[in-house]
Amino acid sequence: MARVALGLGSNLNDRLAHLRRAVLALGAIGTLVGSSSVYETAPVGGPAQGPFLNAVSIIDTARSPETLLAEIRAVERVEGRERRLRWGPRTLDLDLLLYDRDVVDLPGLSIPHPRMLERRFVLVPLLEIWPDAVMPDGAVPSFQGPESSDQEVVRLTVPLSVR
Ligand code: PH2
Ligand code: MG
Ligand code: MG
Repeated sequence: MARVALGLGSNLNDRLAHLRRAVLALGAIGTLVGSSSVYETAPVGGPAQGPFLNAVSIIDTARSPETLLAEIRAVERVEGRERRLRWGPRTLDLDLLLYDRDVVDLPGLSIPHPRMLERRFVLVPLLEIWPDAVMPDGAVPSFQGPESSDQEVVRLTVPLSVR
């Protein structure tokens, strides 16, 4: 079994509905350990585009990283994801952030996610749901540093999982 952290993001159409269906789908891929609050976040990088909703979910799963990648890509497709432009607007983006403390370097798949430590929209929800998360090299993720201090992240009160 591996403990896996996934980043969820949407800035097109019914953003909350995309995130909620993604959490349901993750519950079929592994055992859902928990999900963060939903955050509204200013877009980082890419073209001018609307604000995102972001969250992080944790699952326990026996699936390999490669299998997980194929499965989350399938969930993105079901939610109408089109890949036209790097960092462009999307109905649903699911990113593998952490897979235990493993390092994975395959074509099209790098874990830990290579940019996660610079992104407040990842770090704030990750540390909410998994405060003692550790990087494979032993580094402790933090959003206190200067790298991401100008990125706007606002916690919403709407529930992500509807229990
Ligand atoms: N995802 C990106 C690029 N920029 N900005 C925010 N706020 N949220 C995202 O999920 C996001 C982004 C590439 O995946
Ligand atoms: Mg992403
Ligand atoms: Mg992605």
